[in-house]
Amino acid sequence: MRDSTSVLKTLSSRRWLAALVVSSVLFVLGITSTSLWDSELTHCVSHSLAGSMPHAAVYSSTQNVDAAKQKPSSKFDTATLLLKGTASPSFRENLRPDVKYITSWPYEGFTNQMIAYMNLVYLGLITERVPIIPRFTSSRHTTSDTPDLDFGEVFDIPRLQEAINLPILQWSQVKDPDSQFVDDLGCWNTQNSIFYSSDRNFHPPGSLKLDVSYTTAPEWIRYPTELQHPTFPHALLWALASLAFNDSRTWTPREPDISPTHHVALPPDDHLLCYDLLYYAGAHEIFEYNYDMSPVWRFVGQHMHWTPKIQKIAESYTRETLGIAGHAPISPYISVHARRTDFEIWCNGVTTKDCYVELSAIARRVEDVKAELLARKGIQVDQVIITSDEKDPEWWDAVGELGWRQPNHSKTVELYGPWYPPLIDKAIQSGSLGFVGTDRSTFSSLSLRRVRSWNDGAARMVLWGTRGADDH
Ligand SMILES: Nc1nc2c(ncn2[C@@H]2O[C@H](COP(=O)(O)OP(=O)(O)O)[C@@H](O)[C@H]2O)c(=O)[nH]1
Ligand SMILES: *[C@@H]1O[C@H](CO)[C@@H](O)[C@H](O)[C@H]1NC(C)=O
Ligand SMILES: *[C@@H]1O[C@H](CO)[C@@H](O)[C@H](O)[C@H]1NC(C)=O
Ligand SMILES: [Mg+2]
Repeated sequence: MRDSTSVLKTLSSRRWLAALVVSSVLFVLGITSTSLWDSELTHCVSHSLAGSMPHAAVYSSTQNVDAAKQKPSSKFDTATLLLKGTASPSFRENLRPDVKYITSWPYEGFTNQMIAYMNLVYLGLITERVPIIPRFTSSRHTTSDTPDLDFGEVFDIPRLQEAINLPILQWSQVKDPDSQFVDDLGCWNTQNSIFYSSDRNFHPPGSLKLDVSYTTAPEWIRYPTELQHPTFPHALLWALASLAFNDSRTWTPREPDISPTHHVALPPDDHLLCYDLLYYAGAHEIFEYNYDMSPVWRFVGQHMHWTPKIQKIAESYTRETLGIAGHAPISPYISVHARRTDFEIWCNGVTTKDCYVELSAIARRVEDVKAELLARKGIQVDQVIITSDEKDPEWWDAVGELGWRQPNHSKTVELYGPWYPPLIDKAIQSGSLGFVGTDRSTFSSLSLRRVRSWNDGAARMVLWGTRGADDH
C-alpha cells in the first residue's frame, strides 16, 4: 500500500497559485479543518476554481475529448489510496479507519439520479468525505431488464476528481457486486423529516446487500416555510452536511428504526455517513439546478463531463445527423429538447394537444437563440437537431417540415444498450451552441446548464401547460 500523503503531495504542481487564493477559497467553501488531504485539498480546490472561470468561448465540439486526453489518466488512484484493497464481500472490511466516507441511494429516472449524485459529491466536498456513488438503476423510464450502469461509464471520474480535487469511489470498487454478504448500516432518513411522514423509507438497491436501520433526521434540515415547495419539500444541503459533525450529531430525539433483515437498531454511521436520498435538496432555491447560483452545479455538476467514449459516440451521431462526413469539424448547431408523453401528469385536465409544449413556440425560441448568437458572437447558426420522447409520427412529420433533424437511434440499443439513446441525446445537446428545452424537464435543465457553462451558448426554456403558455 502506498502512503496516501506522499501520493497526494504529487498532486501539487502549482503551489504558488494556492498561496495566492487559498484564503478566499477557505472562505468560500468554509473549509477550516484538517483532514487526510487537507493541504492538497485547499491547493487543488483553488486550482479548480481558477480552471472554472468563465472562459472566452472558443467553440470547439472536440474540446471535451481533447482536454480529457491531455490529462494524466488518474492522479487519484482512488481505489488503492482510499480502500484497503479490491472490492470485498463486506464493504466495512474494505474501509480504511483513517478515511471518512459518504453515500446515498439512487432514486427515479436517470436525471434525478444524476442530480442526487451531484448533491452527494457536493456533500462530500463540504464535509471532506469521500463519496461512494452507486450505479444508475432502472426506473419506470427503462425496461425492467435494463442492467445497472456504473457512474464511471457515463461521467469521466478522473477528470471530475481532478477538477474538484476530491477523490471519488464507486460502490462496485468498495463491495463486490456479486457478494451475498449482508452488511448492517445506520443511515439518516431525510424523507420522513421533510415530508412530515413516517412511511417514506427508501431502501438501497438490493444489489448492494445492505440492511439499513434509519434514524429520522432533525426537522431543521427542512427549507424555511417561505422558501419551501408545498408538494416537493426540500432539505438544506448545509443542514445535511452538519450531520457529519459531532456538535450537530448530538441531536438524537428519535430512536433508530429496526432494520428489516437483521432487526438491529443502529445510530447513523459516522465512518460511512449515509442518507436515504438526496434529490430534493439544495442550498437556497427549490429545484436549484434551474438557477445559475446553484452551488452544486458550479462546484460539481459542471465538472461532470462525459466519458471520452460517450463524447466520441455523440459526435459521430451529430455528424451523421447533420450530414458531416468523416472527421470533418462539426459546425455550430442548435439543439432542441421537446419533453412530452408522461408529462401529461401536469396537464390538469387540459388536453395534451393544448398542454404539451408546442412546436410553434419552440420555433420562436429557436429564432431567439439564433438572434442572440448572431448578436453576441457574430455566428449565424442554421442547423437544428431535435430530440424528444414523443413517438407520434404526425408530430415528427411537423418537425420535419421545419427542416430540423433528429438522430437516428434505430441501431443504438442494439449497439450500446438501453441507457444510450437518452445519453447520446444529452451529449449531442451539450455540444450545441444554442439550446431550447422544455420547462420543468430535468433532462432539459441540465442540458441548458451544460450549454451555458461549457459552450458559453444561448439557451431558453419553453413554457407549456395551456395553449399559448409561452406567448411572451
Ligand atoms: N432518447 C431520448 N429519451 C428521452 C428524451 N426525452 C425524454 N426521454 C426519456 O424520458 C426520460 C426522462 O426522464 P428524466 O431523465 O427523469 O427527465 P425529466 O422527466 O424530463 O425531468 C429519460 O430518461 C428518457 O428515457 C430524448 O430527447 N431522447
Ligand atoms: C466524535 O464523537 C465520537 C463518538 O463520541 C468520538 O469517537 C470522536 O472522537 C469524535 N470526533 C471528534 C473529531 O471529536
Ligand atoms: C436509420 O438507420 C437505419 C439503419 O441504421 C436505416 O435503415 C433507416 O432508414 C434510418 N432512418 C432514417 C429516417 O434515416
Ligand atoms: Mg423524470
